[in-house]
Amino acid sequence: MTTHWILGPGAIGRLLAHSLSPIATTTLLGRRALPPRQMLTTPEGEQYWQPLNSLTIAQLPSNTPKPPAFVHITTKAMAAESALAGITDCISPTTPLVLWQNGFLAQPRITQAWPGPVLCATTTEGAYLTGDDGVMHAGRGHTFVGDLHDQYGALAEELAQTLTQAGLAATKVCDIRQRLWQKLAVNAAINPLVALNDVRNGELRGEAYAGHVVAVVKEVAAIMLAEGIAPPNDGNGEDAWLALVWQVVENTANNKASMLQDVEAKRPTERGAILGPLIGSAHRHGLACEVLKGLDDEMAELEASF
Ligand code: KPL
Repeated sequence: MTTHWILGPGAIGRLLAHSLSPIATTTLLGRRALPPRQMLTTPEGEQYWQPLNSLTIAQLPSNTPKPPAFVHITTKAMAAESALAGITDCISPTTPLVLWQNGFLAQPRITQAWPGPVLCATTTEGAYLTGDDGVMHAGRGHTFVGDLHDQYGALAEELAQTLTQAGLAATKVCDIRQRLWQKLAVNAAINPLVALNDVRNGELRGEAYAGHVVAVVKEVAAIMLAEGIAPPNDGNGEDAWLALVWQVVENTANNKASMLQDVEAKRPTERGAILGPLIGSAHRHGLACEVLKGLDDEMAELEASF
């Protein structure tokens, strides 16, 4: 059995631990210990209690008898680097990492800094915590796995097969950078606006917000072109990006977006990982980003008031 460490016991971390446990040795790592028995509720409503092995980072031995084959980092984007720094003394620098973050902040930085292979995963699996001892697998999705320089195809294939065997359908891809930016583009058009206005995703279709969505997408489409990120569905520039955003708004109309959930809980949001790379790219390419910058400033002000 291969060994998987999962750093960050949030919803995706626990879903991974539950799913991988029957076929691999898994350890969930976090700042505090979790109740040893954890419940998984499946999208079909079935409930399973499972003992999940969890350790605090302080409890990790520096010389582990079974070194991990993969370390999954499932923290929020802005916490990924410090979480990794907390365990580097306990793993070989050639250990493969798997980054599950939103946005495009942790991925290029850790890929550059880590001597071993760094895979990135982007998933549409839906999951949320139901308490300290439970996770709800709210909807089945798909996970794409690859690395930013398309160097570790065999490892990405191995991971995709393991995830699929664990019940989380996954595919190895050569264009993970493209997919991460595409997700970021959609997140940038939805997340800050719903978080600032305290509305569900579907409300963006209304007169009060739709013009703002269009203005964000206009800037995002120009940035994507400069970054060499193809418009979705073989479409044409701005129209294709806008169509994708409206499609996601439609499909997630009743969702309370992750950034709104963070604001409600007065937690730091992922604005730095979502708006940050877009604004940085606009500056590098001499493109307009007043609308994105405005959203970032408003989000910063909101977070400062927590
Ligand atoms: O991914 C999302 C999020 O909540 O972060 C969107 C697409 C906005 C759906 O809610």
